[in-house]
This record gives sequence, C-alpha cells and structure tokens, in this order.
Amino acid sequence: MLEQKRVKELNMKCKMIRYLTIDAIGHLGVGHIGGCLSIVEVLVVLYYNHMNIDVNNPKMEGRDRFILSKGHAGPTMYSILADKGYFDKKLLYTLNKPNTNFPSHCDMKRTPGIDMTTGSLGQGFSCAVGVAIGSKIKKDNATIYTLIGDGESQEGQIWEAAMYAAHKKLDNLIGFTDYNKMQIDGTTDEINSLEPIVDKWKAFGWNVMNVEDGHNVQEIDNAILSAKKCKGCPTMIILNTIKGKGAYFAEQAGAGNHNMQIRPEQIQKALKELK
Ligand SMILES: Cc1ncc(C[n+]2csc(CCOP(=O)(O)OP(=O)(O)O)c2C)c(N)n1
Ligand SMILES: [Mg+2]
Repeated sequence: MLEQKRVKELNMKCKMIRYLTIDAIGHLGVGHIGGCLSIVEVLVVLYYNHMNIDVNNPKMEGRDRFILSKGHAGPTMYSILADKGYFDKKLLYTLNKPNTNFPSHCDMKRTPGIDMTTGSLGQGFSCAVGVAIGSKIKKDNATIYTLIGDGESQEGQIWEAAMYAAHKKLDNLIGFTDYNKMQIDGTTDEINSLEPIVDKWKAFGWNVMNVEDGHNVQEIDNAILSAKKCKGCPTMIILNTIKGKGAYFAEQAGAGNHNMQIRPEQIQKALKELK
C-alpha cells in the first residue's frame, strides 16, 4: 500500500500532467485530447513510482522501457518527460508544429525519452514483445511496459504478439489496456466488442488483472506490484478509464473527443477547473 502522503503527491502530479497536456493541445487548437487524458494516472504511477530510468542518461543500458502502442497519445508522454527534465517544458508548445521534436504520435528519433516510434496501431505492442525478448537474452533484468488502446485491440497483430509473448514466457512484460470503451467512431461495444476481455487475455496465456477504476493511483500501483511478482508469463492490466477524463468539454463530447478542435475559452475553463 502506498502511504497516504504518496497518494496525494501522485494525484497532484496527475493534475499537473493533465494541465500541461490540455494546455499544449489547446495551444495547437486540435488533438487527441480524449485518449491523452484517459492514460494520465497509469503513466504517472509508472514514471514516478516504478520505472528504472535516468534522465541524465536516457539510453542507459538495462533501463526499463515504456512503449506507448497507442502512439496518438504522445502529448501525455511529452508532459511527463518534460516534467522529469528530459527537455524544457516550453517546448511543449511546439506540439505538432512544423519541424517540431514533439509530433502528435511518438517518434524515438526525435524525442528524448521516447523508446519506440508508434502510431500505426498494433505495431508498438509487437515491438514491446521483441524488446522483452531482447532483454531476456541480455539478462539485463529490465521490465518492459506497454500500453494499448481498446480500439487498437481489434488489430489482429495484437493477438499474434499476445500469443508469442505467452509462448516465450515473457514475465518481464507488463501490458496495460486503456479500456475507455471508445474508439474513433463510437463505443467499442457498438463497433467490435472486446468482451469478455479478461477471459480473452487469460485464454492467450496471460496473467490478467482488472483495475475497476483506472484513474485510481493506489489500485494501479497494487496491480503493477503484483504483476512484477508474476513468474512464467506476461501480465495484462485492464484499466477501466474515461476518455477525456478531467477536461469537461472532452468528457461531454463523448466519442467526438477523439481528435477534436478546441476553442481557447474551453481550454481556459478546463485549466481553471484543474487549479
Ligand atoms: C493501423 C492503424 N489504423 C488506423 C489508425 C487510425 N487511428 C488512430 S487512433 C484510432 C482509434 C484508436 O482507438 P483506441 O485504441 O480505443 O484509442 P483511444 O482513441 O481510446 O485513445 C484510429 C483508428 C491508426 N493510427 N493505425
Ligand atoms: Mg479507446
């Protein structure tokens, strides 16, 4: 269990990361605000409580990796990496502008701290499986974390990689599903339901955990601690989240919040609510 003080600190971080992310996307006027805001808590718990990384040595041998397979949520990653000191926070305002090092989708050749180029749904997850195999061969004791979307989980490539990860007994691989129940055109249940999602991952040979509230830092932390103890197979942690969490206009837009235009007054109000 985390100490109450730590829970408070992590929740404050989440607020700040939301603030930076909404501000950066708002500055641009358009972006994947919904999918960026549903993953704030898991990224905060990982980057501030678990990952073995070194901001002064971003390519450190044997570091833990995080691969954001739903690469369209790059802006949340940039807020975290800026806060950790990988680059100046002011650069967040260059998001997706010409010649930026902060494209809306993650690019490992541009952004310090990004370990895999992602955005073509399904591919990042396969890359994570490859990196986990590499880490086993090197025996460097790294943990490889990856996060997929629920819409992304409709990609066949996800299940090919899932099968292989279990076959290779990758207990150094911890996956998260951002189960916000929404994709580009509507709800996952309408378009191509993932249910029964827990049973599917179990059937593929994974250790599976279902986090009822994917915005609760304590529940996420417990799940990660338990996943780290699991031996002989990879773990998938299902996070029940809300797309657009924490920005009133995005939550209200429902499925319309995927890649939405945002007005300055909406940003101002949302940022004020976070203060
Ligand atoms: C292979 C591929 N097909 C289509 C797209 C376009 N696309 C980008 S995001 C997205 C929806 C993804 O939904 P989900 O995984 O639920 O992520 P969320 O929007 O909830 O963050 C789609 C279809 C893509 N990036 N890659
Ligand atoms: Mg989704």
